[in-house]
Amino acid sequence: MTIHLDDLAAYGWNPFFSAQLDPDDFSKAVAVRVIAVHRNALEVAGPDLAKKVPPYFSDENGNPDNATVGDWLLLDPDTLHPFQRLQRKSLFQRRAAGTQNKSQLIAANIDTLFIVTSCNQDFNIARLERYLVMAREADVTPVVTITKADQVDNAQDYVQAAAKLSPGLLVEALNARDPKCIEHLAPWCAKGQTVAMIGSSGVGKSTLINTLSGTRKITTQGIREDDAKGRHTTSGRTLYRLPGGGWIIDTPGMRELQLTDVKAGIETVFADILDLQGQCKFNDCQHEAEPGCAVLAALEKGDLEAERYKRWKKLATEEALNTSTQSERRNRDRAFGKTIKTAIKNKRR
Ligand SMILES: Nc1nc2c(ncn2[C@@H]2O[C@H](COP(=O)(O)OP(=O)(O)O)[C@@H](O)[C@H]2O)c(=O)[nH]1
Ligand SMILES: [Mg+2]
Ligand SMILES: [Zn+2]
Repeated sequence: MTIHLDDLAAYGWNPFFSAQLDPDDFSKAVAVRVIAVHRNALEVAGPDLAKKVPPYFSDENGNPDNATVGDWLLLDPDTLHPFQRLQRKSLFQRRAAGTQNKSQLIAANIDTLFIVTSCNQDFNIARLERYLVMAREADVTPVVTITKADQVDNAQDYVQAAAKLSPGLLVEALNARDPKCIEHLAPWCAKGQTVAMIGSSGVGKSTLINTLSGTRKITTQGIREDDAKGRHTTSGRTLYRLPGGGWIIDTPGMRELQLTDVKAGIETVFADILDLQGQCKFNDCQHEAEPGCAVLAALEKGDLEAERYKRWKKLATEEALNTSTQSERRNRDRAFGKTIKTAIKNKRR
């Protein structure tokens, strides 16, 4: 079997994945991308191949593994059974609540995150910052996509407000129903590029997928969001192929994400505050009332906006709290595990 890398590239394959294989691996495996996740199966696709495979499998060393939408899998060429998942370039995941230290995989190997909001009451700087933190943490390029520009006279005001959030931040205002947005968003939707979308319900994510793909594949809210069983029509995780060769996915599960383990993301989005912190007199400065606090000095001078400082404080506190709660839980579980082991040992004795 010969694999043409150019054909694979149409599915998002790039040198990052090639580097994980030896040249002769290509004759021993079929590389496919997970394009949809169902309860009992993964839908995978590659050049000349589209099929369902089990959602859980063992890698060649017998270790259990599972995959999410966007992942690359190697299939046995004879059985077409998955035996290896390739290392991910990026990953969105969320920590499951509860006592198990398990995370739910949301989407892998995403290049760009469209942070979707609209020119109306949905527009919220704190929420945009939250999503920016997630994008930065996952190593995915954010593009703030502001829909319903056709509904207001001052779309540029929204663009400017968003652009201020981070130097060089990409911001696009558009009408999600207008095919012109294909051109606007083309740089991120080119061949082999993968885009994920995040944003409140009703901002136009499904509309955008439909416009970009030139079809009415997805039910939008104007029609009906829920199907007969009351399930969200957009809750299934599927990568849609765009005519320009890109791939796009709506990620409903990410909206309510608690910020956990996103310290690096916060530090990137609030790099200015991180810089200031480094200049505080005390290493453990809380930036409340300490002498020699560079953060407070910047606030006073007007170099740091009070609102931005408040938003940073809120996110950083939430992150620290969730992350420590998680590690406390882990410790507790570990301690509990030890108790059981000791009990079993004692019993054997
Ligand atoms: N005028 C206008 N309406 C839009 C735009 N984007 C979305 N809509 C409408 O807003 C409603 C919600 O859109 P939908 O795509 O279902 O939002 P989702 O929940 O984010 O998937 C639908 O009635 C769309 O037609 C836009 O840019 N301009
Ligand atoms: Mg939708
Ligand atoms: Zn300080």
